[in-house]
Amino acid sequence: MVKVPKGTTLVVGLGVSGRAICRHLEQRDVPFMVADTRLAPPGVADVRAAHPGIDIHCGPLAELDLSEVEEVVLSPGVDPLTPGLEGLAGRTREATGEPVLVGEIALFVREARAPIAGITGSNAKSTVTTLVGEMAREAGWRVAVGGNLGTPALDLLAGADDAELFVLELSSFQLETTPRLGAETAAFLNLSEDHLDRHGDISAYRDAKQAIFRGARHAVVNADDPMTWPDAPVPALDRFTTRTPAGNEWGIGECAGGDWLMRGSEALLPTDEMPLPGRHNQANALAALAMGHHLALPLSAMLAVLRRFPGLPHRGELVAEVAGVRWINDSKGTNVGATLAAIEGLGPTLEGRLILLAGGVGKGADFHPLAAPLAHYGREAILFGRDAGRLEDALAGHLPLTPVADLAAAVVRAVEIAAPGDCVLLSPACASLDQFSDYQARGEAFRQAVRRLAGEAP
Ligand code: UMA
Ligand code: ADP
Repeated sequence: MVKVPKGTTLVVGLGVSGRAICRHLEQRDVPFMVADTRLAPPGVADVRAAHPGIDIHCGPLAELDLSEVEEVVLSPGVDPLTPGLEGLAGRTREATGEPVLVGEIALFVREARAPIAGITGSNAKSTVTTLVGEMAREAGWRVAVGGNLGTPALDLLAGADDAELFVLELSSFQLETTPRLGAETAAFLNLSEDHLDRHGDISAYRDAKQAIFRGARHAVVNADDPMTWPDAPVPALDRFTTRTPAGNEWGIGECAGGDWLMRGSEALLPTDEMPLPGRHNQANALAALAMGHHLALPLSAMLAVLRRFPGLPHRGELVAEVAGVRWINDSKGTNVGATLAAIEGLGPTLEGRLILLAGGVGKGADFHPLAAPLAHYGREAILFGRDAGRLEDALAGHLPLTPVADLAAAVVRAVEIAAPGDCVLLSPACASLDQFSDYQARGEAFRQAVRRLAGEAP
């Protein structure tokens, strides 16, 4: 057993968050040591170089004696139920009464001196986080944006003494270890199956996300998805919907022959002035508007952003049109809900002409919800990666299926069958980690393969 000395904080995980936690503790002269469950994690050399002399434990956490540890700060990827951590459940710190076992966001909350806009949901977090950040910037605010997306939350503190607003994308993993976020405005955008390999079932996954509302002054929820509504009262609440708004809701209504973003009966922006494609992105725009409105951002600044924001890479991104076939990169479609949104967003113009490329690590999800829309819109699904077999079981009988070894082979097959007017959509409904380092690498591999087809330089 390796004893973590009395008064010492243990940082678990040597990834992006773990390294940010170490920097944060060192700047505050908090004594700490680091652990990673892997025997030879790649981050060790970096941590040793940045923090000479620091103790690093690699291997099972059960080899650590945590009886006198001051605090354990987990990286999001580390399950609080990891063997070795069981003795910490329910334990609190003498000095503060806070739980001993927390995540990076708990440390952030202790020191953040500006309001927090927190965004969670199974999908659309990055899009809405970016929109709110851009809207605040357009309004002239000093804003720091990060969390699950981009810069780790604790690194935002270091560079933003004068920040007027923090906009944080927050995952269920981060929220699960945040006792109280205290957000000025907190959005829970949607809920569909994801990360069930970690959370066990959808109800535990939802419970983790509900933590976004702890201490919040304002909530933004999806009127069409009751799973996003707060379990406990929040002082103020806004609801968004993709139908005609009722009462004061943010929604989409018809005006002068076209669809408009609306608040109640007030028409705000024609949807065809937004470069962001699809109904799901109109919902995202409404959620961002509701948050910005609560923060008192001027409407003109918010609408200016919606008129120019083209969307983030790897989310429904048109890579090329080659010989009449559109190739779309939605590599960030890492769960069934996202892939459904992508299919339904494109489908109506494409009956029987959609070729879906899907597969990877399914994270325990049920793929059956994809069957009906694919039966309607799909020409073929080309399946690859670890859970290709589970996808095949769920989709069999609904459209032609071709299992292949990997994404490169999937592109080759798509070229064989695509006809002018078709759309080839990479929206895998799975994580990429069996065959790629992350979703960006997967999306980049797809882009390059398509650009080679188009005869451009890779
Ligand atoms: N580790 C262990 N034991 C474990 C799991 C992980 O020791 O059981 C160690 C790993 O060996 C590794 C380190 O922990 O050294 C990695 O930590 P991590 O998995 O928490 O990853 P980070 O590099 O710290 O990145 C994390 C988020 N990753 C996850 O939540 C899995 C990043 O989100 C986030 O951007 C970053 O912190 C900054 O805050 C990525 C993500 O995939 C983008 N998020 C999920 C998603 O969006 O669906 C939730
Ligand atoms: P996150 O950060 O939650 O993963 P992103 O903004 O990166 O969210 O989008 C991830 C995926 O979700 C993309 O593939 C995108 O097409 C899809 N998506 C975007 N908006 C929505 C929505 N409102 N509902 C369902 N899926 C969506």
